[in-house]
Amino acid sequence: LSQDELKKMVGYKAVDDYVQSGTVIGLGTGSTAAFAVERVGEKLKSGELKDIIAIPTSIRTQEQAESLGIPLATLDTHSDLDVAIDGADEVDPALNLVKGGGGALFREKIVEMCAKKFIVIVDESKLCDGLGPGFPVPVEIVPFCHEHTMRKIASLPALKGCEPVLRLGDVANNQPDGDEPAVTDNGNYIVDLKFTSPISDPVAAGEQLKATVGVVDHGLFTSMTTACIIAGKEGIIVKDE
Ligand code: DER
Repeated sequence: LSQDELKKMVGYKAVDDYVQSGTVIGLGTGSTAAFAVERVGEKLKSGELKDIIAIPTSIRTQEQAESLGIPLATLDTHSDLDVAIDGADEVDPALNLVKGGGGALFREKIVEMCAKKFIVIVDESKLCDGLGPGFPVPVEIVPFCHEHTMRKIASLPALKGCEPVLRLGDVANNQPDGDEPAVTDNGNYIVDLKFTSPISDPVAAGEQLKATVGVVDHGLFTSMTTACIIAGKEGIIVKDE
């Protein structure tokens, strides 16, 4: 099975197993979450799902949902979500996540914090023993004096040894493809923190990042995951906390 087929399997299963009619749902961002959005659209069209209100976690997810006729709202009118479904860049054994590869971490986090259940959908390539080395940790920062903020981040005790790299080009991927800073849906920059060894205390790292003036939010999603649906060679497994 290709990685795309694995992503589709988990995206569809998340909707089939966790989305009921008459609920408010958070729609994630990225190539795996896009399959979940596709499945919601398909089941609304077939009538298998009715009366869904969806909260998108990025402009591009909003556009995909609009193209599928999925009714949309924002947290301002609907901030009590029954379930949110999203991908991840890394998943550790405790189901702590690195997210933000697609540059949508702020809207993902503010939405997913409002969900009774947060379902993470990944192919097995995302699993790791410790967060950091396998995928640079994205951090959304304000553009004003961003080099100063990057230096502050590099000096944080819980992030010892990290190398902050300003994301350039298209915000939706963390491979630099331009010479201008990538800009998020919220008008901010993304800094990707490269680690050579696992982050020993992701919770402390997250707290220290949030306490740094200039940092909007970060891609460490700790103690948020309700269940993780993983597609691999031997099929699909569901891990819950
Ligand atoms: O940017 C994000 O947070 C995405 O959800 C990312 O974590 C997973 O994207 P992918 O499904 O395209 O790998």
